Amino acid sequence: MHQQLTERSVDLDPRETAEWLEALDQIVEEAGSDRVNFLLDKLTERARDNGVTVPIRTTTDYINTITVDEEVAYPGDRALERRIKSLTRWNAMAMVSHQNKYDDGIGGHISTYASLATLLEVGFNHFFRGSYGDQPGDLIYFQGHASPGVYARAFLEGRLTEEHLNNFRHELREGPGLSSYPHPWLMKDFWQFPTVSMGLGPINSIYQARFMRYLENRGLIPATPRKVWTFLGDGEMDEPESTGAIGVAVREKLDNLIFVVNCNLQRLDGPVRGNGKIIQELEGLFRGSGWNVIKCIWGCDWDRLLQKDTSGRLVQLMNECLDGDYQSFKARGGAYVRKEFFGRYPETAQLVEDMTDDEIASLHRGGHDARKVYNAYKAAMEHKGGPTVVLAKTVKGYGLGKFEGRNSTHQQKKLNEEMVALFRTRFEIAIPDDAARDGAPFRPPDSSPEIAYLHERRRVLGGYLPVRKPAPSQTKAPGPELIDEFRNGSKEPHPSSTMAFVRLLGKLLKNPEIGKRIVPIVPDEARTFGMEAMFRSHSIYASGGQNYKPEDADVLLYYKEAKDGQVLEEGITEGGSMAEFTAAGTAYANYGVDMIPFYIYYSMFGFQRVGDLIWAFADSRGKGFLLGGTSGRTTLNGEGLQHQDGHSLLLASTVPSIAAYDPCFAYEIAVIVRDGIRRMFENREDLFYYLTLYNENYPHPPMPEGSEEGILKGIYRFSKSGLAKPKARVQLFGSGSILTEAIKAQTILGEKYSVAADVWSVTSYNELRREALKVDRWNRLHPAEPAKVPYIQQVLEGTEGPIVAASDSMKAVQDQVAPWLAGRYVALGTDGFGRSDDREHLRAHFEVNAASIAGAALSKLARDGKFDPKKAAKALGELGINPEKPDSATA
Ligand SMILES: Cc1ncc(C[n+]2csc(CCOP(=O)(O)OP(=O)(O)O)c2C)c(N)n1
Ligand SMILES: [Mg+2]
Repeated sequence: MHQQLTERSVDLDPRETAEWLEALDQIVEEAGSDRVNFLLDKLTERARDNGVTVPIRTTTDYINTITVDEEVAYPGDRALERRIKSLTRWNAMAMVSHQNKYDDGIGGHISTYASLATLLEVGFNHFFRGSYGDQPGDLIYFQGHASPGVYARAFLEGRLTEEHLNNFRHELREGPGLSSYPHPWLMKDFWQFPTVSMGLGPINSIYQARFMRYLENRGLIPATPRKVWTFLGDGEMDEPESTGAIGVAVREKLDNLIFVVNCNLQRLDGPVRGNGKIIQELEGLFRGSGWNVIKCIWGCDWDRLLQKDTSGRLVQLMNECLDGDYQSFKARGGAYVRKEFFGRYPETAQLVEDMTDDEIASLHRGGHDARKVYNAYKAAMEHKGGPTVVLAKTVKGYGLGKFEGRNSTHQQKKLNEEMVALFRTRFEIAIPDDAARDGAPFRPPDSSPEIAYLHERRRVLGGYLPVRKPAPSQTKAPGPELIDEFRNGSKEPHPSSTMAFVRLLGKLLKNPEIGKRIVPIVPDEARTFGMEAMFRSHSIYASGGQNYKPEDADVLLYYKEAKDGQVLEEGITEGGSMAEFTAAGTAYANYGVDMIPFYIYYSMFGFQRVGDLIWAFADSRGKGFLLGGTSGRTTLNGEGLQHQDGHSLLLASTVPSIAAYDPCFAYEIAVIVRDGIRRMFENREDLFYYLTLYNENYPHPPMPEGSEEGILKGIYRFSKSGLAKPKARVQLFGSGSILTEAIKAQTILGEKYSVAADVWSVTSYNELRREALKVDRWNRLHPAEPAKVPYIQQVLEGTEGPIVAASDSMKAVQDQVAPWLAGRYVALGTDGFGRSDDREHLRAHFEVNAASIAGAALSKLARDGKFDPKKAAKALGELGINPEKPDSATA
């Protein structure tokens, strides 16, 4: 149990040590900290010169960073605040317990908020601003599963009713319900940030703070002292997303960002670092990255003991004990702490001789001491030049009697009478007996000092939080002229759909009305997409400007960075880029300014890589355009298995608020983007867009008359067969660049086999399916009314023959509309892993080239009795198809 003391930590000559320390104290006093740092650097250098290994130490003793003499007195009415806090504790607990009594197994968490209450309440009473003049207030990322505490406070504030609390986790009943966790999708006037998927809060909040600076530096919002506060669990810090972007916060000097890690030493199953110390580990990690670290470990009642500790044994003991020990100290009570902690050394045992076991048991941890927390936050607010993390030590299940500090506390959901009694005594809370017995919500009358105080504090701080309040739209979508350039088709050299999109983006950036609101985001891939001209024309955002002469300074389109740059070049971080996209795509709600982000990335590194961040974007009611570049399993020559995406559209279909499109031609992209801006930003519809972009160059034809509605709904007839007296008829669906293969197949079928093929551009199977499902549902629920017809069936009405649907994605994408085209439908798609080869070979391998499309049409005609089967089999040979070749799906 005891940590081994190394030789280094044993003081072999205390007198000599004292002399050195005295000398140091004198320099601190006379010359200040710069001189001390200088001397320490010199000493380190000299020691190294003499062959001494001097380790880099990023941790300090296991005590508070802020010393007692640096502290200020608590500015609030502590007694009153304690009563308010007890009321939030009660209501948070009662609400979970009540619901589980009434609906066993509905879930909820008590012990997390029990550990967090002081950390939040000090914030609510003294720090969290609801507004800054006419500007929105602080942005607060709450620990997701502490939501009952946030609801409880809103209840005391009168913002939620008793009915709300009684409907916690009952969202689908009569009357308003409360969502389990923070979800703007479910409570759009309340929650701002979805945080409960561990790790999303930290990465999203770092980029939120960076985006705030971006808006300020570009003059889109005034600079305010607004902060981003992020409350995190210590277990949550295990997630790579939690720590993966902490360097960004330092590089960007984000002193508008404060992390508070609720170090209750436990996660769901047990200790976070039983064999270590999470606070020390995080201190090292954050300080090593350049963060300002404030440890808030011990409450005020320890100050006296630390002052009495002239031997240094108490600090030594604090350093030695492991988190596993500290957890037991809280779970096992005062006598145990006296024996196992203080009892380890005679000097420390003596320190508590005059204390009872109960007094020892109730020695506070820093995160439960309002004064210590206040001072930590104050220092965080005052810190300039970089981000701050407050590491606050707390007790999981604080105040829950025998569940305090227990491994099982996370799952504790019900209160028994004993616990209620204990709780009332411990927190001296004036809940009436009947409320206590039923575990009912309790709010003192508005005239009570508690409620009056709470309102007054929020008034001083500019309003209530959390609150989500989107400003009215400031966007007028571009008119049809945006599409004009693309209406007449392309000229040599013909572009890819990616190039066509970049051209469109360029036009949007130049648009006098919305140009400045466009936010292009790329993760080190701009050259891949031919966007490098934007570096010069709109500059890359760099908070400190460009302080070097770029290598390509003498060329016109050089790598230009600027403080007011518009392009967000994120480097190789799809997670970070997605987080930035989230900040930009929710700016309409959080800053009151419409920003229109276009995040373009390698499509393979989108949904499957950062899918949970995309899900959170949807939950946040984010708006913007995701653009999966180099999409499709066959348009990207040579790159192979890890790069060729044939499933992002399928993954996109799983996100309820995404409109996903797979366009082929420039005019289709222009139509979709223009309408997207109109729907998302002008009409304020809650959706966002995913568009695939390809890198194959081909001619873009003129826009067919009247195709706009179909482009948006998901399908339109691109070209009708002109074949006179055909032997049979088929319909060919094509999407993305595979539409060009369908067009070639139309020619093959007509010229070689006298089969008339109409070609259809399917811009969105997802949209077609959703519409058809909606119509089906209506028909199901209205059996006595005339049935409605889904759009996909309407447009195909009167057409003849089989339908061959090909795309550069797996067949399941095309299959989305199969139920409405039963019997006629054949899907061709790129199932299986990607391969390294050229486009021609890839399309033959995946059976999505023109020959395969034509072959599939003939084969299906033969099965339907409309074409001679023997001729169909022969045709496959003529088309170069080997019927015995391996199936790409399993190859
Ligand atoms: C990505 C993800 N994985 C797992 C979970 C399930 N989960 C919810 S709370 C929790 C433990 C959290 O521990 P900690 O962060 O220390 O919070 P505490 O309750 O101790 O304050 C886990 C694993 C989750 N919400 N998100
Ligand atoms: Mg924890």
